Amino acid sequence: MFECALPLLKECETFLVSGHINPDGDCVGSVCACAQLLQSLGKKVSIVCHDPVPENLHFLAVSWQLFSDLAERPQFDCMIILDTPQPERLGDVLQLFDQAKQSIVIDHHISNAEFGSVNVVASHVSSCGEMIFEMFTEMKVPISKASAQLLYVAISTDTGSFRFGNTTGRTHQIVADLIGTGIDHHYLNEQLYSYIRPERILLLKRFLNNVSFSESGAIVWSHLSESDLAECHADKADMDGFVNYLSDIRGIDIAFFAFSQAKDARIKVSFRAKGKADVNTLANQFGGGGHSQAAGCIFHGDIKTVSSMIIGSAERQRNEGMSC
Ligand SMILES: [Mn+2]
Repeated sequence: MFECALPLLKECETFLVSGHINPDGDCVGSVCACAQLLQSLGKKVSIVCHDPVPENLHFLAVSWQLFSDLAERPQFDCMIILDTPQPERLGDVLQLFDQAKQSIVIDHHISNAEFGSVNVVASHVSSCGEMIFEMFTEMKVPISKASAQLLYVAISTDTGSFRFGNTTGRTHQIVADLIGTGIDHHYLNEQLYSYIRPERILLLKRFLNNVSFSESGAIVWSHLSESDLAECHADKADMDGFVNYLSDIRGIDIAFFAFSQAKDARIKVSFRAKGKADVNTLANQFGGGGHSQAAGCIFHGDIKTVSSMIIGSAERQRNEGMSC
């Protein structure tokens, strides 16, 4: 998988590793494990991201530099970008990417723009965590318990606890190897899934209250706004995974969650598909993208117009799918 990246990984001495804005478990886990891999080879590595490690992942005891905190721009031979399909998803770190002479993009999003000087993009792989495991293997670096813990979290979160269709036999083999290093996966699962913040539950109450079904009943959606967050004293990370409640409903093909940001009237939409439905194609129509089962898109306008536009397209896509 990493043949094309090996020369750069070996030759370069200083690395800058980064991931996407609003980092999730896969981003945090794969970015930090990749940095640990390179450090164990004696390389000088810094991690710089637009956003901090989210609170729900603080138990991992990892941190990185924030772009906004940098006194001066770091010097590096090569930049490694993980889990980030488009350069814009780097946020302000894009400025560092623009000055990078060499870069390696490592990603599993089908929509990846392959914007690095070297690109390792494997859309059939569940998570970047799984790809970093392969990187350890191909570079013949033994996996420490600390890295194994990070990769377990990366893979577990991006596969919905090994439930999503992206989970393969290889995924389970990798996870067996990670557990073999002696990590306490029961502890990790408890930390990931059994420490829900009360603020999240209050927000979930509103989210469920806003659930609507399309006429056919096959499309379901809900919405929240920045003021919902403020009133529940919640933050953006508290909404993570809300859309999955919708796609778990019986009879649903497509689910989406629209979040309206107060500033610049932007509406961020997360899509989920079930069965044969494909939300990557749907999101593409509106300039977004992702995977066939999970995708995202940014809209401008009001929530009503945007949602009826999406429902219209999704219903059309369903009808076309049924006729062929
Ligand atoms: Mn990912």
